[in-house]
Amino acid sequence: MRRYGKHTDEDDIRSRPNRKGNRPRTNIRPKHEDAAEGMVLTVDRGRLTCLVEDRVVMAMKARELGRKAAVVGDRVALVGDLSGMKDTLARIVRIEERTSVLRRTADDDDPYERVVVANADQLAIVTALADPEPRPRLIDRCLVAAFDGGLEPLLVMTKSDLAPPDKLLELYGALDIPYVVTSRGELENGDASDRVREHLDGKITAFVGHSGVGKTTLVNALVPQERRRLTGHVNAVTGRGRHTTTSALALPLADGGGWVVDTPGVRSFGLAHVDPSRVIHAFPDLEPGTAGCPRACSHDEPDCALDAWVAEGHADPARLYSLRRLLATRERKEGD
Ligand SMILES: Nc1nc2c(ncn2[C@@H]2O[C@H](COP(=O)(O)OP(=O)(O)OP(=O)(O)O)[C@@H](O)[C@H]2O)c(=O)[nH]1
Ligand SMILES: [Mg+2]
Ligand SMILES: [Zn+2]
Repeated sequence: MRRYGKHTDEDDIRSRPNRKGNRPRTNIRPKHEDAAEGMVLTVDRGRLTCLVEDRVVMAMKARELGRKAAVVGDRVALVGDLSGMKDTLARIVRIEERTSVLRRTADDDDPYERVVVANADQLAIVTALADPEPRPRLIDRCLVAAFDGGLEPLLVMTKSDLAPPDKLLELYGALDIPYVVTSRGELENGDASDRVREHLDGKITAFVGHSGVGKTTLVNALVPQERRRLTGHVNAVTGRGRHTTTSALALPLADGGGWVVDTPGVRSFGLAHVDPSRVIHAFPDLEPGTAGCPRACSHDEPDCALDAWVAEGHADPARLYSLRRLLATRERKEGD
């Protein structure tokens, strides 16, 4: 009798049916000890595509999970048909504890918060240097979400063939945040993926950013065959003939390990779930300047020490403006 783990005399006694004929408790509380471990690659209306060993298994949530939803990046336990054959469906009986959660709300006053990806270690914030124009406010918001969700940020500036990175580097280069700049030519000769790849090994990296900045192009350059091999997935073509991503998709990197997660483009990154007092952590260039602030300073009030700190040249005034703007939209729940 090994059912209870370490064998002891007491186990023997308990697991033996007693005179009244009671059975051991295993029938009452199924533990799914035979369940297989899998990783959620993508979710499509209740159908979850999971990678189990090297098989792509379609699954749905078991009833016993209740309202808890599995999301891309989740480690799950599956039972049932795990063959990965066409028209088979496994059941997800357990969602393992998450190491991180990247959340977003549609707007700052939207009470409905969605989990973009679970278990990511790193957030690659993708910004095009042109077409579409960089949006520092969106970058700042993604940085807040990263710090709040426990993900390391990585800035990826794409399309340097269209515009130079100087202005953005002025704003963000001074932060202690790793960054990479890529261009069309470097995508074609492999330099772009090599350079980005240096930041990805062994990590689960989620790529986020505005629509059209080049997230999918980059992910495809990093894992050339995986999208088709694992999902047969082709993105929908928009009215303008462009392929836009409609759902998040996790893909494994070849040797070296790690995963990349492509996500649909966002217009804004609502932060309704983030406590305003935590926003400052996403501004590491300004944070030391708050040492002189009054207690519980909102950093958007007359006594805030940041004005003097910035005036002394310790940080870029544009960054303080960004912080205040973010705090204001967060607090007053204005649109963005
Ligand atoms: N000039 C130039 N164009 C690029 C570069 N990278 C991507 N593109 C183009 O930008 C367009 C959008 O690229 P996608 O990879 O689909 O962008 P996305 O971020 O995945 O967009 P969504 O899925 O809608 O969020 C495509 O036409 C790409 O060919 C680049 O470095 N330079
Ligand atoms: Mg895309
Ligand atoms: Zn302050």
